[in-house]
Amino acid sequence: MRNNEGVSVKGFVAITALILLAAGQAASKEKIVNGNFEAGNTGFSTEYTFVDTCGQFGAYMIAVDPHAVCDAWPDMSDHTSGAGLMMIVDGATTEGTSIWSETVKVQPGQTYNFGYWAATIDGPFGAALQVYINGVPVGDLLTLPAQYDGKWYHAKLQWTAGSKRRATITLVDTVTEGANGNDFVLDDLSLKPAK
Ligand SMILES: [Ca+2]
Repeated sequence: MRNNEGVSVKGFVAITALILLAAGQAASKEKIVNGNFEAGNTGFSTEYTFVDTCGQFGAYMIAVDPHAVCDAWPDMSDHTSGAGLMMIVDGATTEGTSIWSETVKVQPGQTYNFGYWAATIDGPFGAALQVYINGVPVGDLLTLPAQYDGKWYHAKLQWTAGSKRRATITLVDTVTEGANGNDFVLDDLSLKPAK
């Protein structure tokens, strides 16, 4: 049917398709799979144990709210949308335990921006997080507050790929307190080429 209404619908479809194409191209620069945890417990590796509730050091949960998996933890929304999933971490007592790790393809010589968001959910010891890329510490330590303050903190760093075409990014908590807090949340891990 050819009428004004039909033409405007076609125009709307075409514009929508362009917007989706642009969104897809922007999203394709993201190297991290499921860095926002919206797909659940998938896309990364870890030396922590996946559990449903708190009570075990060196364990993690994927949920919309720390309080939903543990009465002792506060109500807190995820960083992505305020209604999505996050990684909830009960800090390990063993040094060097990988919380989160992912191996991605990179272009030799290309500089990348890596970042993530984290927040304390239980003290009195806050986590202090270090990023390793291919086994080498990169960027500053992110020292989280000793107590829950309802805020997400952004860690970011730049890294230039050497001759290797793969980067294994690993996040480690340098604090090994167990019963004294050291519980935190993670969200929106991202690796993108720098311009
Ligand atoms: Ca999220």
